Amino acid sequence: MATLPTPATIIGGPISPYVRKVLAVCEMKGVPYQVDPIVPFFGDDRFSELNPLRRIPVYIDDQVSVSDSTVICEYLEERFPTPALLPQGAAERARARWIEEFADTRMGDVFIWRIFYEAVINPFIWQRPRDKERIARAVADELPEIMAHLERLSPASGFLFGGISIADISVAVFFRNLAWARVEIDRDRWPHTHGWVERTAGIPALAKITRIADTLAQTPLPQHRRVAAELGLPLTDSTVAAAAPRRGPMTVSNP
Ligand SMILES: N[C@@H](CCC(=O)N[C@@H](CS)C(=O)NCC(=O)O)C(=O)O
Repeated sequence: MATLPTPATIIGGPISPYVRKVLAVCEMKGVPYQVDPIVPFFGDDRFSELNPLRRIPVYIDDQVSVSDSTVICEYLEERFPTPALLPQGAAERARARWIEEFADTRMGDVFIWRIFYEAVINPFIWQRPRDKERIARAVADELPEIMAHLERLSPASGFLFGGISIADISVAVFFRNLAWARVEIDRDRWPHTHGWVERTAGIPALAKITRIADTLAQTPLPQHRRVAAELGLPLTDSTVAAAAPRRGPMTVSNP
């Protein structure tokens, strides 16, 4: 069990795959945490000061205030090395980091910005109609290349580097957002990826966070804090949530 003088604060709700990655790592390493489960775009001015990019997650503890899920997870790995979530050896560690980067960038582009954004964020945050044609185009034109790459990487059993690692978690988290956007992956076309993602999603730390996120994904925004608390997510006393959404400097303008 990792120890901290007071629980770490994680700003960002678990509907974000990047937040789920960080929460799963905290769970696995036993890092005590509390969450301010804001939805992207809803941060106030204090949030802009904490992260000028206005992106979730933000992580704060007795020593750091940092953003970006990869930076946060690497910090947690160095400060709380057990259990290790990076493999042993420079080459394997570099491979794991590259898979994490592929997930955060290219899967983020397509799964989040092109599909989830259009299916969920546009109608529920910006009150703009969902463009089903654009979703269909992303699924037909962009998803297969990513899936083909993952299928080549996927282990037929177990995880990429033996035990579970940050690389497995980083990839698996994106598939839940696809499900919330009502996009199904063809199991017959990408069977190894399907099996690998299911195995990773089933590890207790990630399954626990995903169950909470599943409910929040069906919950109106003003009730997120109350429902998250009822589901057992430890919450911060205060929030940096604002009443209305605003675009950040990195918000993709036309995903
Ligand atoms: N590379 C960042 C990406 C974080 C990110 O894109 N978060 C999204 C939510 S899933 C966000 O806050 N978007 C708001 C915006 O871009 O304006 C990480 O790994 O943490």
